[in-house]
Amino acid sequence: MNQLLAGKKFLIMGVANDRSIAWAIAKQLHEAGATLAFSYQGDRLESRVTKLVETTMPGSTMVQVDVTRDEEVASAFALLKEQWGTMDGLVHSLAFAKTEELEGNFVDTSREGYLLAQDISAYSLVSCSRYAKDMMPEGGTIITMTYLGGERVVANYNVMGVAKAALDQSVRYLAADLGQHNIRVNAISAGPINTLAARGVRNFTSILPQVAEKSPLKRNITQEEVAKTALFLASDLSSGITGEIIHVDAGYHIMG
Ligand code: N5H
Repeated sequence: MNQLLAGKKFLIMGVANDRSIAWAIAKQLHEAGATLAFSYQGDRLESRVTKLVETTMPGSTMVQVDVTRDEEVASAFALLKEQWGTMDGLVHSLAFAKTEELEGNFVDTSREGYLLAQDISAYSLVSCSRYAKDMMPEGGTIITMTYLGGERVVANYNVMGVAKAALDQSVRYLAADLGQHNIRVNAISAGPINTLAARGVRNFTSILPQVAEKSPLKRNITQEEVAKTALFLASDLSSGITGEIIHVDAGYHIMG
């Protein structure tokens, strides 16, 4: 077993259940020796996420954070600072858009829906990175999750595509800001995976075989493949990489 992250502390944001990409990343980081904290959103997820964490990683810190509320973000990081003092990294695996705006035409996106998608899916990386920076005086690594629909028009991705474009560019601006503090900021652009967030999307299961057929590797990707890339980005193996978007998508993005 590798111990690439022995003695390191990471906050994982965005576990909803055991199929979450954030959960797969947590398992890889944990196996590599990291100590973890988890943030979950709202009372609804509290018991499920706490149960999941307790069975595999007892002793991990749990904090409730709704990223649309500045005071919750502030108090979560304050609690973590009290407990840990410093930390080594942040995994941001959060996004949200209203289901009705993930079908039909982008032109019909409401102001409220547009702002909500931006707030949860893009701005939260900026605010959380600001707090994380304060806890990483010696440097650290920030990882977020993005999707090809932020670079290209992908049917039905709509308002999320615009939010991911903002997220991708936020990664670059944050990387430019935080590099002087030895903090690296990168994103993983994952191919479609059957997670709770994806399942809420109409026709999602029919997308998987279509994407597999067109991909160079002729298959879909797994949470574990994304998580292994996250381990690489979290560790010193990637020490020269920042502001980057790594596609973990069986090569799909190179195809015309
Ligand atoms: C082209 C596609 C398919 C169409 C668009 C999918 C967009 C998915 C992302 C967002 C984050 C999904 C979402 O917000 C669903 C919510 O409205 C309802 N679901 C929930 O509230 C559940 C319970 C919770 C856990 O979800 C969240 N978000 O908190 C893209 C696909 C091929 C690839 C894909 C699925 C990309 C992606 O960004 O996830």
